[in-house]
Amino acid sequence: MNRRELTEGWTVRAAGGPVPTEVEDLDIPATVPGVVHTDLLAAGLIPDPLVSDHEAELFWIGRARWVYTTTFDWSPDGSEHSALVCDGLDTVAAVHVNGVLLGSVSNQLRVYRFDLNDVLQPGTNTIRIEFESALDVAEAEARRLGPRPKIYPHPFAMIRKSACNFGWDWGPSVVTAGIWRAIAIESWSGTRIAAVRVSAGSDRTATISVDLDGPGDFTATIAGHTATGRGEVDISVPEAELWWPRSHGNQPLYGLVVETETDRTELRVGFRDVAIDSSDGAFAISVNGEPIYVRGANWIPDDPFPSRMTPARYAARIADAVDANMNLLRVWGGGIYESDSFYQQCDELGVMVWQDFLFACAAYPEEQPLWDEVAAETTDAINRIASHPSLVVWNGANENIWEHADLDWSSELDGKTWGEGYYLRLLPELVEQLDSGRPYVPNSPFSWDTSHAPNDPADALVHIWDVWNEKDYTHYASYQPRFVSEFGFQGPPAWSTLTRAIDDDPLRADGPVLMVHQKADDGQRKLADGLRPHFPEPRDFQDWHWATQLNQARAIRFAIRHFRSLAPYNQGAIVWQLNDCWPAVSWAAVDSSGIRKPLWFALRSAFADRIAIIDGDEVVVVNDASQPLATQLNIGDELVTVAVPARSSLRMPAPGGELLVHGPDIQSDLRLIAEPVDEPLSWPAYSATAHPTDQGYDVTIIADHLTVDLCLFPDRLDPAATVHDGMITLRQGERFTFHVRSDAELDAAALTTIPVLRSANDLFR
Ligand code: BMA
Repeated sequence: MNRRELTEGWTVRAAGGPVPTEVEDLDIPATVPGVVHTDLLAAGLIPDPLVSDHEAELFWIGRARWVYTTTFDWSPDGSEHSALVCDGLDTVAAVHVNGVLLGSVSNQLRVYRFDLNDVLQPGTNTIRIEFESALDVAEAEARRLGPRPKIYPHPFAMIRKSACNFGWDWGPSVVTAGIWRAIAIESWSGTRIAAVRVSAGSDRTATISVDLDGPGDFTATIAGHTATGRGEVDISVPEAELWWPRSHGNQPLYGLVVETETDRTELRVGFRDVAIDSSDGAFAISVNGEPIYVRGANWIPDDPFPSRMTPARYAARIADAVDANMNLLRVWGGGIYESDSFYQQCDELGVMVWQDFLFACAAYPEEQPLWDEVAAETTDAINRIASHPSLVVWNGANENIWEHADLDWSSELDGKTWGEGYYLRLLPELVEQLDSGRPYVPNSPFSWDTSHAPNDPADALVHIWDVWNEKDYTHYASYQPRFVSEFGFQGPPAWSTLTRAIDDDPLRADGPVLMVHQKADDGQRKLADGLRPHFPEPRDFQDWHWATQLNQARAIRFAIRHFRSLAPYNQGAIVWQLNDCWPAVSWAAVDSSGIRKPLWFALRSAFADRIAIIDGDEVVVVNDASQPLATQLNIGDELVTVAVPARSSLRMPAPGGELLVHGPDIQSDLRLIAEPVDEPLSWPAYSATAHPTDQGYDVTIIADHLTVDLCLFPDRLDPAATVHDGMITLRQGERFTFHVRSDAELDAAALTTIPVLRSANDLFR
């Protein structure tokens, strides 16, 4: 097999629609893989769609038609076959080579192969791919099939394209078109390896199933052990070590080579069992027979133009999860199937992957051609992803079964299809056929017992959204959930991120440009309502920014502590959301510049292996480590010796009133006597000094009074600067040093004062 990537010489040209005169008749250099937006941006023809209020003025791009063209030289190399292979076309397109129409396509999520045997000619060949407006096509489908319930304006469920590309409650509407994944010419003789799927368990046997395009057998080899056959073979590797999630062990991976006489492919295999215990309403993921408490985050496409993603960007974002003590990422159904690099890195790092099939927040028609498109894209996705040991669960859809039940879709649907056939029949059948043994759940949230409401916290998966939307965050404590697969609370991005994108003058919490980057329904009001029971009204925009970031972190820390205190009844908490795709007020822990918000530091401590949690009149000591915990815990004024076995927790009585529980090797917890807004924190509260170091600066704080949730924001002085910790609480007399990394010369005085150094206390200055 010879594969030649077609990355060179591409241009893109507008072919109709509402195209401004300065873009008409231009052959614009195009990056492939890429999309029109990024080509127009690179050519200087549009401003950055993610900055200021450009989103609306650039909406025409998604209404226009576009043609991508390139030429390439070809000479016969003796191969029996050749094909044009498109790993991703976004979305509705006609593909021509040398004037011959190879096919018309309409699914961003599929891989397309077109036979080139009678099409290629010696010398120069031309490829021309004509894209329609995906939005126009989706609207036409909505007219043809009749509208269905959905929670955002555009008919994203009418076309097989990443749903959030039409706009979401954290992301812009930038309807893209283009060759968003690799495009290549493959030539081969004999038998081609079309797909390889591996399932390898704790019995140290790998079942390797191979789809061959052509006659004959294949040979598979792992660590010197070989098997030959057709269809499926087993290879036993008795010496193999098991693969574990990072919270539970190592991640040994073994090279697998699959060969035919004329083709060869390689991938890496990890041996592990995965199962979900559903008894008595549990949703308990176990790996190699060990139950795993899931500390996870929901993952959205990290860029509205995912073709810009690189292995390094995936690495940075996955490190955000790993460094925050997480062991699972859920690839959410309104996004995309991520690139191979994402799953490979999760394999290597022991980050379990929960993969949604790509359905979210709408009724999805089951009529043709959509049904067949879903079957085809799902087959492609399973073939590509299923061999990764990190993949622990397939999920049918995000929220659709819940919304069907709770938002009373039935009357609006009036008998029309809504996607149930996908979640309950097509998808589980394909999983059974192609990836049998991997857990499948039809929906998140979901109740195993269908006489329960889908979002019943006592049965399997729950999404907790009434807190952000309607209730104070202390309401998290009223939940006794088995497994929370979504819960979140908003906050603004880092100051440097916000001020580079938002040009309201002056900056205001209700500024028109800021509102473009706040997509949540009534989001600014919910932020204000969420703050009011805890902190005073912010005096200005600077204080609004800090107070709402702080409240976001405190809300989610509160929730996670509560959920973890319920383990093992509760078996997981997957926070909404790890990442952002543009500068936004959102639920993210890491903003679109990669800056870790106060929430990120709160997640790291709340997800630590060992944490002390004050739960009413008890202290819960959680030890989710592989070693027993034996330590001395300060519970208020008392020093208590505690011994907690591995992977378990201990409850002890707690005194009333203000209480700080802390000790070596364990995350502390503080209960104030009342909410700060009712019982103001002391101010001034500390003294601070800054000193240059080899890598930047050290900022040392000495508390004169109890100082709550100290954070340092060096990005305000240098957007590239980072700090090693945040959300730090100090007792009177205690000291703490922040380590700042920066290549710039920073103002040492600024590092020790508001707004760079902040605490909950200073909201009472
Ligand atoms: C849930 C998610 C997303 C959404 C989030 C915040 O519905 O599945 O659709 O972004 O809540 O509203």
